[in-house]
Amino acid sequence: MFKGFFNRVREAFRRSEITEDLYEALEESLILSDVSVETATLLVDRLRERVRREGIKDVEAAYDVLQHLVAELLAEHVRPLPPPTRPPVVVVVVGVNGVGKTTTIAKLAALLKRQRHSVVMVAADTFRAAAIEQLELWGQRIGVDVVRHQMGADPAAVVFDAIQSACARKVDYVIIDTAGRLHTKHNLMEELRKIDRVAQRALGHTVDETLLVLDATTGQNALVQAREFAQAVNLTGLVLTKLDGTAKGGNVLSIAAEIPISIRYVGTGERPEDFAPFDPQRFARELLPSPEA
Ligand SMILES: Nc1nc2c(ncn2[C@@H]2O[C@H](COP(=O)(O)OP(=O)(O)OP(=O)(O)O)[C@@H](O)[C@H]2O)c(=O)[nH]1
Ligand SMILES: [Mg+2]
Repeated sequence: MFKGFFNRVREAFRRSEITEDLYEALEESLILSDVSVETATLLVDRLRERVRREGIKDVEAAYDVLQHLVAELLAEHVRPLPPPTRPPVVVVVVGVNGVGKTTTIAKLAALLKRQRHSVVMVAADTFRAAAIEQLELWGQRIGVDVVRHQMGADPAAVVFDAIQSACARKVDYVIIDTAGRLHTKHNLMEELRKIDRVAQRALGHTVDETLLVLDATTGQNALVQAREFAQAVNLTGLVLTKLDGTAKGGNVLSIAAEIPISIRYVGTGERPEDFAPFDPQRFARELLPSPEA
């Protein structure tokens, strides 16, 4: 999937010795692979430091250290969804339009269901009738209940009802779909704040999780989106979608390095099973496989 990334980075290691030249070539290859300048510099500095401290002389050993550093960078802040010790765990899913929120919600619900949890999905994107229907279709397909009101209803009211009934029925997870686009960005952020407040009132405590969905193919734009949503709501995790559609693994590195929120899940296609908890070690090995493998 990330062959371009690997090939460019490997070029830098096609040397017999570890020289300043290697570090420069590596930094350049990372930047060419959509890693931001800040993150590329950070990685190269860490590599230089580790090589010096451990007295590494072998180029291949330095490459292994780089793979390890990438895994470390990706693993900073990794944390799973909380268990339903105090059901329901409420998960609000936010993000700009088209990034894959609704699909992600269905995938997450299917995953939790496979783990034998009870789950409901909540159609709080009431801006478009199609959005409610899309979630209902998913509900039928994966066998998960959907709480909905009519199109144009107050999203916060749907959320309030859903949480109240989930509390009464002791449902493990309530996953809330929100709009990606309203008349203005200001309206959207206000709506998300209101959903947050109302959910908190229904629950008696703050919302457990607010996941921001980011389309991994959008690169630097994802950082801008993260900053905007972080101002409106208390983000607790990220989901990166469309990793299947990007050869730009470098984006993921920059997102991990520059947004201090853990990547929880990754989406790699349109089917429910194209979804998994984020595994930093595995991802680092996919970005930078051992050359003989
Ligand atoms: N290839 C690929 N496509 C995906 C992935 N996740 C979602 N999609 C597709 O992206 C498109 C948009 O997905 P939605 O889930 O409707 O996105 P959304 O964020 O809910 O969109 P709005 O409700 O319009 O804001 C759909 O065609 C999905 O099938 C993924 O991981 N890989
Ligand atoms: Mg949607």
